[in-house]
Amino acid sequence: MPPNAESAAFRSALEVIRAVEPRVADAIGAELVDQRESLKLIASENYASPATLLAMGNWFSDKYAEGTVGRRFYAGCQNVDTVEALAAEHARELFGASHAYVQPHSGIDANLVAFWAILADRVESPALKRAQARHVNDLTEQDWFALRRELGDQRMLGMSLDAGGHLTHGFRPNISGKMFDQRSYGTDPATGLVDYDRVAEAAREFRPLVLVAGYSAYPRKVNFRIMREIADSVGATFMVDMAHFAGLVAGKVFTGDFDPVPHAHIVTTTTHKSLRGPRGGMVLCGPELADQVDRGCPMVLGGPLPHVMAAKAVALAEARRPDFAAYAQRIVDNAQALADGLLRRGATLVTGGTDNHLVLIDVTGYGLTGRQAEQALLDSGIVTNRNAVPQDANGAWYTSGIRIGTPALTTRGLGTAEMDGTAELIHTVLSQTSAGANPDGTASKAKYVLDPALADKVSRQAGELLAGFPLYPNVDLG
Ligand code: DSN
Repeated sequence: MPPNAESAAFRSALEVIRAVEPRVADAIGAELVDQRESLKLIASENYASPATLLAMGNWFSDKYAEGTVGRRFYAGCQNVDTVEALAAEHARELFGASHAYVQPHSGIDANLVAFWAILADRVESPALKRAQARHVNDLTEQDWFALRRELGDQRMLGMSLDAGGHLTHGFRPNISGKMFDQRSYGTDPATGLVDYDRVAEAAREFRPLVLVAGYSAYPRKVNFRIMREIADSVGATFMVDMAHFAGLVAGKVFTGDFDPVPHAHIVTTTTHKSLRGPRGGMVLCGPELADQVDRGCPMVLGGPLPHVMAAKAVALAEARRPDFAAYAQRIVDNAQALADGLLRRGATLVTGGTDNHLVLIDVTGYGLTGRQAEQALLDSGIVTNRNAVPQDANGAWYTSGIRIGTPALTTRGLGTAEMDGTAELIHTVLSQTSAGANPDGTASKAKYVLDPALADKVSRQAGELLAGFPLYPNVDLG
């Protein structure tokens, strides 16, 4: 590949876009500048490779391809078949799964595909069979009522939101909360860890159809062998949503009891977090659920996105290279260095540390809410997000926590020494910020006081920390 191939590719693309709508070309350029300049610690974000990004910007976007490989509702899908089959093959090989469905557009979509597959497999429902035999647009109102009546309130047991579970695991703001009668398991109040005896007890009492494991804000490993035993003891289907830690599974950092694939009946994921692929989702399962999973489009998904499936094939091929395992290990080493640096400086961390890619700081120790801390850090060039902590007294909007993750900075090449520097910057901002007051003198959960000169200084220091680790080093837009 010529040394300037990546610059040439992106420059040409922007030139073509600029000729039609220059403001879009400018925004794309500005986004690269923003991403290069910020210390990105959002645990669910990453930087996909130029090859992955370029695989999305082409005429595959123009093609309809409802159905699955070799069995489409549209003619002329031979090239879509090629990339979908390649992405699925890489996924099966990478994760050791017997079946991979690479069409979901997002994590929510992947979970919906899994939920419908489980319902179809486990619940005797003539209305569901009728619904599956027809295109979803042809279902009448009576069909939908019958579906609701026959599926009833099937039960789902998943991790509670404030313990780090995800909205799509049966919580009301998501359709899964309307499809399932949900109950959740929390974590041990003393340790912050999953208490498997309590999960088993909840399963025995509630008898769920589906037991869900997986999280978006739990900083530890989950023992999937034990969770499968609990599911089996009550006849539940065991589903794992590994969206956050898929890269750690792919990179063989999570193995044995901590690799969900050999233990779960069905595994869902996104492809853009620690896995470092394009924005999208994926489902892995055994042969028992494969037929139902493959009905995902048109049952719950719109037409597949062939350009994104092409990018998934590229990213999954990258994740099969030996250097991806080293990358995955560095993500965890960096998270642990960040946690150690924060602890040494006096921060309070949920569970006291991390085993994975994320750290959850309880910012009440700094006298702040999550919202105040998030904004103060943002003023200082550090991008994080506020997050609830277990039994959060500030609720889901203001919260008491800040979630930070290392996949993106690890992609840029930052290592454990820079994580200590990052911990210093975070601690400096949080310890120098104080809670603000409302005009009537009462305490505000949103307002905060931070000296702008300090915020500027930390911003400059964050820039210096990043300077040795250029993002997309082979992309020069001129
Ligand atoms: N929104 C993702 C996250 O930030 O964890 C999960 O859906």
